[in-house]
Amino acid sequence: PIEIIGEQSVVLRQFASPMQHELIAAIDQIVAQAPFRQMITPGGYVMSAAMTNCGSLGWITDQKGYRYQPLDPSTGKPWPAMPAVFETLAIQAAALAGFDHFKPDACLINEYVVGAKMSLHQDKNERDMSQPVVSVSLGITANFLFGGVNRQDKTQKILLQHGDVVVWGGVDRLRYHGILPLKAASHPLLGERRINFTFRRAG
Ligand code: MD5
Ligand code: FE
Repeated sequence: PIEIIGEQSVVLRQFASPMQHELIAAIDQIVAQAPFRQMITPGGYVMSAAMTNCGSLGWITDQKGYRYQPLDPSTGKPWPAMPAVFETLAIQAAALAGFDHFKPDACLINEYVVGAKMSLHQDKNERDMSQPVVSVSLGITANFLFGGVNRQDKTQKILLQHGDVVVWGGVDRLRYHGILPLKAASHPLLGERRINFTFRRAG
């Protein structure tokens, strides 16, 4: 069941559920090599979501700005490789949404604890805006806000649950979006956390 949330945006409910255990095992391996850390925005705020990456490029922010880079600034080493189960999931979800030939080179992994949020923003650090973004939600439920291309545009609120996959691209690629502060809850596999990972073509 494909849920349409925009002209070129869909939610694939539970699409990641069949491989949930493999995904969580892969995240555990990535986090052992590149731990979650709270990054600093260029404005000097500590982000409430903790982040890490896998793939040849990783998204980072510090006092100097937002960017993608091949090395983890915490360890000085390359980001862990993108696991096959991640890449396959992203390519299949993109194709179902009408985006063929998606070959992600970056996967940003966000960890939210209760109360953590992500303010309304656009994803615009990627080179090729014709490529979609694929996002996978695991753990406790979050309220996702999906706005328009202007910050002031009205937003729709979409509940994202464990296993849900969102794909957006084309005319929707630069829409504002964010995550409302997480409400207290517990998930049997992940505890009081939500993990979201997003696949992009960054380079
Ligand atoms: C998250 N992550 O759940 C959020 C939302 C990010 C980020 O925003 O940049 O890591 S998943 C991203 C999302 C879903 C649906 C539409 C759009 C983004 N969008 O229009 O850009 O951790
Ligand atoms: Fe985003």
